[in-house]
Amino acid sequence: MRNQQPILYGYWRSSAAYRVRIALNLKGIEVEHRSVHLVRDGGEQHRTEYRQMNPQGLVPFFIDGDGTSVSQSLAIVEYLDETRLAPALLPWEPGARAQIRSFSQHIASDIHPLNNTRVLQYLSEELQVDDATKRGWYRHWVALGLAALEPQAAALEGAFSLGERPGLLELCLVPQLYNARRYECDLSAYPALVALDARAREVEAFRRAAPEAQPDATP
Ligand SMILES: N[C@@H](CCC(=O)N[C@@H](CS)C(=O)NCC(=O)O)C(=O)O
Repeated sequence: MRNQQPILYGYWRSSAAYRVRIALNLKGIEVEHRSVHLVRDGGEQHRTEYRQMNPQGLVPFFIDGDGTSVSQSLAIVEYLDETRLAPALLPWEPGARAQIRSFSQHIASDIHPLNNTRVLQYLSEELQVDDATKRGWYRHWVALGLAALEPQAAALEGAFSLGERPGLLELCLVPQLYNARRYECDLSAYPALVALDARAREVEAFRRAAPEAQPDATP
């Protein structure tokens, strides 16, 4: 029984937490948001209390009203989709489901991990890489990843991956492009991805989940 309000541990700028915020909004699930500052004091994600709760030590981390706890954004999103069926974030047909998962996992498993805070920190602090080289690293992996996804976005038949509605695909794409813009990546080679991102960002659930709309956002 879910007798408590669910809790989402996140951070305004975390693109992985941004994915989950969109999913929660699309499904109309109210949660308590708890901010884990990823930079202040060396990063609150490394604190003992947080690690005891979430040994993976990253955000997002979700605790449902019945105490079920889940880390990893895509695991959380699929858990939400399986426990609160409507509106679905994936289509029903297995082939279409697999293709959307493939798109999402390319972002979550192949692009994002190479550009994560701890990876960028390791480049600067341990490998003594300068800022320009670090940005080059970032842009290289984003360009490779987005180029691979552009044909799939171009082949979509409706306005969104679910026809009239956005779902899992868009909730991965929009945060990834937010990150890419933050690092001033050139997106001109991906017109289908950019157009899909722009359409999705007009949807209220995406607007409310935007980093700058979060209470812990800082200028
Ligand atoms: N694969 C994980 C990635 C989570 C992740 O990397 N979160 C970042 C923020 S976007 C984080 O907590 N970084 C803290 C750190 O690198 O120490 C997911 O999808 O949830």
